[in-house]
Amino acid sequence: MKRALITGITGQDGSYLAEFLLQKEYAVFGMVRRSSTENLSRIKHLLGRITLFQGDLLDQPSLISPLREVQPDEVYNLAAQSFVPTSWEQPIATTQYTALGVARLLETIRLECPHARFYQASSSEMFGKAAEVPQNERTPFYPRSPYGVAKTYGHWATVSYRESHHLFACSGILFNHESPRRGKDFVSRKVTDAVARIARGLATELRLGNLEARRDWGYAGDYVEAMWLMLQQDSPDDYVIATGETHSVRELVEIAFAAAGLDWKQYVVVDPTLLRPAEVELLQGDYTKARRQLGWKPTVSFRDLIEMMVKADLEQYQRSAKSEAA
Ligand code: NAP
Ligand code: G4F
Repeated sequence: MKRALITGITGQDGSYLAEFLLQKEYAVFGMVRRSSTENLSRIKHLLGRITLFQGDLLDQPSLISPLREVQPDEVYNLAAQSFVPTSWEQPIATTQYTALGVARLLETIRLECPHARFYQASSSEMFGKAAEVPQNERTPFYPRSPYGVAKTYGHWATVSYRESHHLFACSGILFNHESPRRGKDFVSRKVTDAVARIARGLATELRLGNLEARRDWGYAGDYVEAMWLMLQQDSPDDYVIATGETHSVRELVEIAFAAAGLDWKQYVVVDPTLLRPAEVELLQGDYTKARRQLGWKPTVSFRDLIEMMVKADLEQYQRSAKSEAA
């Protein structure tokens, strides 16, 4: 039985990856930071089948004992401060988690379990003010936010440990990926949650920032398979994972409201306070290398993804209304 350790197992991707690896009959270990209230809602259906350790990317000693005890075959580093606007409000904390956290983990792997294969959750935010469209593994990085800068550090740290210490270290340059488990701050879920609340009479408007920004949005369930595939290859490498399509926030909003039979123009208010100090205007990924070398491709279209999320949020508010009425 292979052993995998996931940092960030309580997050969107961590929960899908844990499910995926359990299906592949892995022994799954997760690193969870302490909080004053339990924060396991995305993985509560997996408790009993996974083993959790307390650990924090800010605290190197807390990384040592899980890695020493578990001796994992594979380590997936998904933990990060992952919300871009917060990275302008907390640039130092973001650098500590999202950049230096990678260095702490790589160094601990080098010392405790150098044969473990390592996956780093890199990001299309590294392309930032992108030099070309679409972006591939050779496109230069031009990050626009402290988050993008921190992810760029994590990417190059991964390459450096691969080249200098011969770790089997891979960097997945993932474009935006969403699901019904996405945090409600991110634009896709912010919109689908608001659509459901408006449809159920719980809200009357939705305040958004830049409607013209374009992203390459895929389904998180597809993207965790790509993470795993990278670690099953003969040699470590870096891969862009994307759908190859780009859509605006405006298109996302139109599809989401229409899925609930609503006209978005009656509810959406553009709020200038939600504009970013520096925007990433256009992301579109070229996943040719992943398709050719990993045999990976996305399976869920943009429209199906947004409709899936609206349906899940509508059902959730319906369940809450029923349980309140009972
Ligand atoms: P997410 O839902 O925000 O999850 C982030 C995870 O990191 C949570 O489990 C969080 O734990 C954990 N974490 C944060 N700080 C930590 C610390 N100091 N020590 C230990 N754990 C910590 O993010 P996601 O969408 O699943 O994304 C997973 C990874 O992929 C992230 O690194 C993200 O930056 C990257 N990424 C995401 C996308 C995307 O579109 N989703 C695209 C490219 C790259 P708590 O539950 O305790 O907060
Ligand atoms: O959903 P977002 O907050 O995602 P963003 O900034 O692209 O970052 C996500 O994807 C990255 C991969 O490219 C990850 F690395 C990162 O961890 C995260 O998962 O915003 C998407 C777009 C932006 O252009 C933003 O300006 O939506 C625009 N937007 C417009 N109104 C909004 C809003 N974003 C948010 N969060 N909230 C708004 O009200």
